[in-house]
Amino acid sequence: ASNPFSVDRRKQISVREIPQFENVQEIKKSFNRHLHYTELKDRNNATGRDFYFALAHTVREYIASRWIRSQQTYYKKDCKRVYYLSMEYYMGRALTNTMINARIYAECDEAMYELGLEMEELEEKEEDAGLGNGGLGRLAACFLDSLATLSYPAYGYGIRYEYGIFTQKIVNGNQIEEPDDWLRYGNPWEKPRPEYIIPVNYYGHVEEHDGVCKWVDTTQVMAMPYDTPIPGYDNNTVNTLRLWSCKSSKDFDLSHFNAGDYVQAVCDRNLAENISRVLYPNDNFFIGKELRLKQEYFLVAATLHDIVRRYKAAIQLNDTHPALAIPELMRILVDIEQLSWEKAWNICNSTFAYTNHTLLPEALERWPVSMLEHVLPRHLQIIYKINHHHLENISKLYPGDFDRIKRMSLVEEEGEKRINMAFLAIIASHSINGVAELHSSLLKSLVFKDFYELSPEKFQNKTNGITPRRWIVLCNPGLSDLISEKINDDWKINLYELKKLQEFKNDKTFLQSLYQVKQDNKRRFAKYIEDTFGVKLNLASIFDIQVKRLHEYKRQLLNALHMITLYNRIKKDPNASFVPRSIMIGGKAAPGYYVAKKIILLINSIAKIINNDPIVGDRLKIVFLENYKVSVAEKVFPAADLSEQISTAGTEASGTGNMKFMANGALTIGTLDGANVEMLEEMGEDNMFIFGMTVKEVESLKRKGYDARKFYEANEELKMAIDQIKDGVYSPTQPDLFHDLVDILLYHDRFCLLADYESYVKCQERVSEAYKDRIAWTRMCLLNIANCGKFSSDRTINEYAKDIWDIKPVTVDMA
Ligand code: T68
Repeated sequence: ASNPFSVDRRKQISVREIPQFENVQEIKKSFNRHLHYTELKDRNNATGRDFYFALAHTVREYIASRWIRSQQTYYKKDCKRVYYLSMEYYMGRALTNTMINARIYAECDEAMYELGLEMEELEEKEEDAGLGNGGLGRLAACFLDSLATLSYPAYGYGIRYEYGIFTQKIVNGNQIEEPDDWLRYGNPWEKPRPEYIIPVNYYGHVEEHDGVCKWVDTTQVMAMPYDTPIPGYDNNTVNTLRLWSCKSSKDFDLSHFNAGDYVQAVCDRNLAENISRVLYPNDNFFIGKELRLKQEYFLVAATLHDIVRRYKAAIQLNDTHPALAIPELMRILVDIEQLSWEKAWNICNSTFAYTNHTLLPEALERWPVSMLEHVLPRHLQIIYKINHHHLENISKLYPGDFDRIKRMSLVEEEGEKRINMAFLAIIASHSINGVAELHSSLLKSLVFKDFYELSPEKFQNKTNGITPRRWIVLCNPGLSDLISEKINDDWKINLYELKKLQEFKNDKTFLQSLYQVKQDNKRRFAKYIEDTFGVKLNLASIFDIQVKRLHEYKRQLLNALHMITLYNRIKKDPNASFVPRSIMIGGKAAPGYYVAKKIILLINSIAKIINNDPIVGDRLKIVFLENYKVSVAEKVFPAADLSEQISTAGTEASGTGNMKFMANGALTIGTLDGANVEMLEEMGEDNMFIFGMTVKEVESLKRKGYDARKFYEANEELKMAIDQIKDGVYSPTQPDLFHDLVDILLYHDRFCLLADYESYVKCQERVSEAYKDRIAWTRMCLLNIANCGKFSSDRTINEYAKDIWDIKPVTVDMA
């Protein structure tokens, strides 16, 4: 009863899939066996968590043979593999996803029901695997699902952080971070592989004998792999996500042993293991800390050691975070395998491909040379040699163009000497891609212009996508069933099939059912909001939602200005008609990001004033969704009416939340940024609310010199909103609390919020107007769903496979 998602979702899921009786009996047997032998509990002393673990083990057992078989198949066929290297995998929960992909959900649901257990309650017991910050990490997770579903021989490689992304608590409106101790109760999905442990070296120095370099006197740690199964949807493929955990090596800190301080030496073993302790909680920001550098090298060294034993490989670098794989592979091939530099370089080039995820300069990795020299001396030498060859090449191609040579050097000489990791990744790879058309074209014309001129054939676009299994089938069973009743099940593996829904756009009965599904989702979500935050939502209001990491470029502040504007309008004329809204914002701020944290406080402060103002009533509600994460996202998207995608044009590389809203039948209010542009192309301008400056307009505004005060003076409502924030209307006990935010908006705003304010508010008026016509609105929702086919990560992965990796599907047959 405590779980608002339980009651009717169970009913919904069972509609299409009819559980096989024998399988239900098998699952019950296995479940009882695991409760008894794995959890060592009986029905009387078992807790909810024990039941979850028993089910998880049951499900894992079900996919075990397919996992073994898949790996055998790749080995026997000796096929080319693809290795996805990422510092982040934002996986969320595995239980429901595994049951759905293995096609045993209905059976498990029925088995639990017969045992008197509530599936929903069990599902909620699982901790999110939060080994990611946001879009980049979740993209990696969606890609793994698509790779397995499309039967590609693929491996994900990453780090098994002991602490994932922090838990966000809101205390008096402020964000507080708590450590995410996700492994506390154990992780039933992982298999430790201590037998495949691998040494990783740091520090030391380089010795040269007869032209052969040796890296000596290093400090060693051990990398221990933990394997997690990645089941494909409705096939026999089960791929592997291999995450490395740091273990102290046997002879760590021998000096202590020699000095006789045995106990101190044993205690110090913990220090070495800090390498895989915690995920750095920054998105779109470069932190040049030594521990982070050691993490990046830890992933790369352990992974390459694993890969080089196997034949043919394609390696995809998820941003530059694993770009040390380049000097590491060179080191293995040149220093250890004794290949010529040229041969080794050609192997690198045909193996590596690099995905860029951001244009923001503060996010680009530029490691201080001094730090590299200390931690990875041999790698620094190799990078210098790569740069030497590279600059020689540039000099030949552009004789006398010293400015260009300086711009293109991997070594930045201004200020502290640094290595530009993106430049390294570009010259070492055969493919560089952006994550949406607009982003990819900006890479070519702006940040990497010189490199594009050097090798235009390397630059590509691969527009991001999302997996329809988690982001429709799992999270929105009501919508899933409605679609499948209309056009059968094929859309789950070919999302373009949703196009067929188009023909029902004037089918009133169908539109009514679609509306009903949304209202049901909203009702369940409202129950969750009331239970967790104590705010009662009006089901007739527009559920207007912005969920993403807190960042100035994403402009949550613009959303806040709109809230205040709506509030002022109600206050000004309380009896005027008003289309009710529930505005919800969710997202974490990096712990050290002062401005982002202040924005959270502002939103909570505005919420407090508006939600408690009796004049407003249930026409306007503001909710900050505490601790937004994958498992919360699964509740959010199905319940949304309006998706906020309001970044300054040219700043959001792609966005993927935008696609999740679209697929779940929410309409978008957005700028012409990232993948929004392509969403517009797919659905047409009648089905999307576009506002604000284009990239060109932003550029020209900035060239002229952006003067925020001009916009502030020119718009009365804007001026009023900002004055209120400044005068302490939302912080009565601390009137100067938000002075710094106002100061940024008026004098230091890189993201030109005020320039887009008027256009945004006008566009919001169009949204409210449109919401009044229920049928027309629902038709737009339908056309959003019908046109989201392009945004399946299956499409994205097939493009990578063909254009970058040159790999083919390998079917796994069971004996
Ligand atoms: C996101 N990047 C992009 N970075 O912002 C988003 N950064 O537009 C895009 O859709 C998504 O990647 C997928 O391509 C990130 O999420 C990070 O999280 C990150 C992490 C560490 C360091 C820098």
